[in-house]
Amino acid sequence: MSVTVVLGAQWGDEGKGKLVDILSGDMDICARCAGGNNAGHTIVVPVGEGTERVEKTFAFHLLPSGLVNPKCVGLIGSGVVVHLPSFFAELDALQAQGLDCTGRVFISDRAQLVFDFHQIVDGIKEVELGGSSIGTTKKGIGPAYSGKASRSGLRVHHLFDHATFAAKFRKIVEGRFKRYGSFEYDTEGEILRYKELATRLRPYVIDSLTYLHTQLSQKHARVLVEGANALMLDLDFGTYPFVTSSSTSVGGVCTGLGIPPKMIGKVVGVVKAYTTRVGRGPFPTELLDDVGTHLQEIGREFGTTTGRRRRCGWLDLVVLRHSCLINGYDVLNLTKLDVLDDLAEIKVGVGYEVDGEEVRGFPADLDLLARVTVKYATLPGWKTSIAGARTYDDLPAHAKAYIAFIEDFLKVKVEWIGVGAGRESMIRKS
Ligand code: 2SA
Ligand code: GDP
Ligand code: MG
Repeated sequence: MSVTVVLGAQWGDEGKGKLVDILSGDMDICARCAGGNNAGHTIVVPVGEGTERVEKTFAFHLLPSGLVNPKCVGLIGSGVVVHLPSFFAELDALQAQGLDCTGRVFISDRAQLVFDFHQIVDGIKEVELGGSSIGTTKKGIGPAYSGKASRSGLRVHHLFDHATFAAKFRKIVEGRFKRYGSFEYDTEGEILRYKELATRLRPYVIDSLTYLHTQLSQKHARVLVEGANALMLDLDFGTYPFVTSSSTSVGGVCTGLGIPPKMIGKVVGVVKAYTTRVGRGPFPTELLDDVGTHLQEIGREFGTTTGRRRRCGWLDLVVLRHSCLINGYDVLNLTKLDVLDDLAEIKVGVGYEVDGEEVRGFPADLDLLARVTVKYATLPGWKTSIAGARTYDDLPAHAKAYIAFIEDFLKVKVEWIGVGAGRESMIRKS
């Protein structure tokens, strides 16, 4: 009766969606516990048989990526913030691509709602911040979680008492107008729109606590939790304030789904073989040179949700040590190792120094972080394509040495190795 968890170990886009797709072939439920449609997971899967077989690319944002497997139920937990028009647009897009999700998508009645005004406010706040803006996805995530924390948010269950919903909605929008000036917004039109959305939503809404616990204890369901965003974007332990507004750590799994820690079985940390970050904020191993551009181009590092160029840099084991402490990964999935194929040498951040003194832990203070000098280890590259490797033994010695270096430093084993975007391009190391 244990739950498997997949979490991003760096700043996001490590390739969680691909592992979730692979693991969910053996799962009954794939659940999201936090975040909203700021997340973006690209999954490339084979569809059809023989000569008809083609690769299809699916983009998931709010819906759990496990849905790509036709037997898996997708559950949006209480800790998630839901923008209903985006939820239906994503469902419709998946259906149009031939992925039938009928009867296997559920949303917690406790999930918070994200409205268009949250998205407008997200944009206004970014403008107000000017040079110190966060670089958010402008999906309204921060404003929706702020509303939740200040106890003025609306949850899914509120939709089903329309008169009360309308009164509360007007009051909240009025408050936003007072704070941000009267931005263009059709409050009454929205209230009507949500009456219709509520009718469409009803079959998807469940008491997710009763559902999940019943499935786990009575039906022995196999449950996979798909982390959104990543540890370094965690509200408490990330590079605050350049973070998202939810708990992206293993703690967020318990609070977002209402399950006790003892129900969590295996925790898999997904680690990209280098580092990327989308949005602003500190990034000690960032490469602003040709190597950075090479990683960006070969790795096709563009945001799945916003299309923004991702910043690229060397793997940072100081970041990962911090990440391991908080999430306690049982094993790692090292992804995009193939992106390093052409490099003659590969650097890895192994320590931070300020004024010649070693920094212990990962600094909370961004001013201190801005002053660190990164100490690097340099490893030889393998200078050959590993895209066709299907077993660990197919990998060149220098690629194996790179993996061993990471395992040794972090004292966590790498179980999965990604060598390409497709489902088949994943090596399982015993
Ligand atoms: P927000 O919108 O309030 O959550 O933004 C706050 C910070 O969190 C970062 N963030 C992300 N970083 C990486 N990937 C994300 N998902 C998309 C993707 C991003 C995209 O998969 O590519 O398409 O741009 C994601 N979502 C939020 C964000 O950049 C801010 O730094
Ligand atoms: P997520 O947010 O962690 O699920 O990751 P994204 O989907 O945002 O970004 C990862 C990108 O890398 C996607 O386009 C994947 O198709 C791709 N990808 C995943 N694993 C690999 C890999 O091992 N090699 C390569 N070349 N691409 C990969
Ligand atoms: Mg992503």
